[in-house]
Amino acid sequence: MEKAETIWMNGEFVNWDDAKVHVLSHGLHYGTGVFEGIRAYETPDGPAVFRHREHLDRLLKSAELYYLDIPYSVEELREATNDLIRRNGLSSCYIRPLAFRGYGEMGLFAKGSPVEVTIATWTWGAYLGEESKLKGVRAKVSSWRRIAPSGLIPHAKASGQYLNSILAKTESANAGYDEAILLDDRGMVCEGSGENIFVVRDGEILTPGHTASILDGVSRKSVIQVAQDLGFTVVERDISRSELYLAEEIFLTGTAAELVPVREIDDHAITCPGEVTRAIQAKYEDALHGRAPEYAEWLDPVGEPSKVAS
Ligand code: PPE
Repeated sequence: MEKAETIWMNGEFVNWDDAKVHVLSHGLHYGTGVFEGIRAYETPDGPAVFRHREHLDRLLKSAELYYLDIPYSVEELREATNDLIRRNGLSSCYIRPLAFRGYGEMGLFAKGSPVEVTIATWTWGAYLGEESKLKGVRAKVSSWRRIAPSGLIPHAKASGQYLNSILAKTESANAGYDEAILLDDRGMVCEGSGENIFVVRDGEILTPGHTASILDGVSRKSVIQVAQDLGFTVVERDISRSELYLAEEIFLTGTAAELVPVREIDDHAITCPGEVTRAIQAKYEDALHGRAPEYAEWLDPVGEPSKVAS
């Protein structure tokens, strides 16, 4: 990964190489952490964070769901992040806030272990490859099912839960595909290993509803809004596996991946990029980069770089 200068760690700015934890940190052993993936984009008004508050609200909600008390407010984390981006002099970047149970006690019920909070920012290009946004990706339905609400909390963005995504992603990568699509325990389509999924059928845009075992993505919500504003009908409902093969178009959305068309699913060709995908992608890109005034409130400008202040 591409290093930046500084990482925010428990209220302080530390050098990138000094942002370390103890090997007996609870989160390392049990996955007791929650995190976010956020992006800042270069806009005509300088770097701006996309839907900053929504991401931080979700971080605090994920933490609460796993009984982690984050000792900072959304506003404090927001200011720390904007300050960090300015100090690192980044015009666009990926932002990774993380809260985890740190070093103190071992064992499953370790209320005494402190909750550590860190924020890192770095330059991170297209998650599924530079060409993915134009040419699309080859996806494979995974043999691993998405975690069920009977065992974990699909709507939380919790570190340990990603072992499920990693199994699916590894299986698809080992088989030569770019991405995995996970079904739920009923066999209905859920999402990619790190993206939500949209399927175009008969001109309508389908996506699993927010009560499905998905992470209710911030990009998902934004893309639904953009699609509706462009006049498309978006239907949130169960999607069967066979509907993937019958789809006119399929695309994935996520902060790291952004909006990526799928050009093949289980070796069945899908129109790529289709007209619906292309129209939404173009408008969404404008929204991300501050070129769509109607979505201006989605961007949180970070202000001028202040490297001298660090
Ligand atoms: N589902 C999952 C499982 C997921 O991890 C993400 C984001 C999404 C859906 C889309 O959510 P949103 O980013 O709010 O639109 N995945 C993050 C982490 C990826 C990673 O590999 O790490 C991301 O895109 O930042």
